[in-house]
Amino acid sequence: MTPLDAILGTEISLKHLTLQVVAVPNKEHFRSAIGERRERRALLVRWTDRDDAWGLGECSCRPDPFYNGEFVDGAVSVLRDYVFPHLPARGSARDVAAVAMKMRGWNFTVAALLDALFDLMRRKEEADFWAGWPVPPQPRIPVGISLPIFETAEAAVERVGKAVEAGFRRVKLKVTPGMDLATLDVVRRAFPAIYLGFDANGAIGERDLDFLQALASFEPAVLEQPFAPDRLDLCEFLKAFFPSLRICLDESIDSLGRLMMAHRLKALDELNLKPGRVGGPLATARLLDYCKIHEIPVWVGGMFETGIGRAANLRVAARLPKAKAHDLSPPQGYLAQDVVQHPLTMEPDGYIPFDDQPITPDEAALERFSVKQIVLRKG
Ligand code: OSB
Ligand code: MG
Repeated sequence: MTPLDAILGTEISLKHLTLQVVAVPNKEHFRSAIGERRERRALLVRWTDRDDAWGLGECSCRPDPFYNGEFVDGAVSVLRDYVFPHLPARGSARDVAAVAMKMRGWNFTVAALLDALFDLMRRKEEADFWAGWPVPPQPRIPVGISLPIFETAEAAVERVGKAVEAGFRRVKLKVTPGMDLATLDVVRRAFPAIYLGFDANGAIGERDLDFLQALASFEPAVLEQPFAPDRLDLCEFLKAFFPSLRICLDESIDSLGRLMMAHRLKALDELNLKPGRVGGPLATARLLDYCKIHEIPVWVGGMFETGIGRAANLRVAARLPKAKAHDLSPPQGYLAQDVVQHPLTMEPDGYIPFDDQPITPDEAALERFSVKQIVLRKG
């Protein structure tokens, strides 16, 4: 029996599934090609079994369908109306994975369900998906920070300066056609040596060649998701025009099939892997295997999760010893308050110490930020 068979064969039960939406204020407004954000709306899924043991998973999709097709209220509906009714009161983890795999789209949504169940199994010390991974966890995880589009050059330099001082190992700036390119120019000049990446969140179109040329002239370490998710053809074309511009894909890669297709088209140089975006731990493991075999550099991305989602992503990042920096900046940098006890902290050299222990939610904070709660009971 492989370790995966053992995990999927674990007997499970379901007493109730709690869907809780929390709205946590952001410290700063965050502007990207996707839009403006003032709060983090997160859907937390709590699986409680017949022994009253529980596990937590965070669905980190956006409140609107502007990153991918998922959105928080849609995720609630999918879990309540299409997933929960098919979950067994008693069965195996494999039965749950099968229900999750029936959903088309809704990867962040089913990932939260699987994360909640696997978290429970781990807390009960019945099975631990990542503990079975062939690479032992790293004790320290290198992290970078994702920063918004700035209104002025001064604001950009000041904010990037703070990030560099804090020790972040990579700075990723959001970009979009029509933005003030001076904000990028001054950052590049003020910090010539930093590991600088740009992320366009799919906003660049076929007619934005001038903008692409300008971006390329700043010689970023990488350009993330320049084009709409399905335009792998444009990535292929971009590689021909600007061979030295490295492309990282994010939105485009929501499954192993898409990764294989992008790789065969030579449309990506590296992968931003968000475990939720591909449907959770099982799919994540498959994509990581493919990246390893084909030597595709891969690092863990984020959706500005609360400490609950960050902890799940950190477990994946810990299994990638070659990654230079993950999008795992500590939530206290962007949330007014986190919803876990013992919030993540980063050391001055840009690493997060990792002890691989389950997190403790701050129940009072969860209650304070809660805007909706639904308890679904099984028989
Ligand atoms: O494109 O990587 C992105 C957040 C929400 C939606 C899309 C993206 C992001 C980030 C977050 O950049 C980075 C992080 O979580 O630290
Ligand atoms: Mg991105």
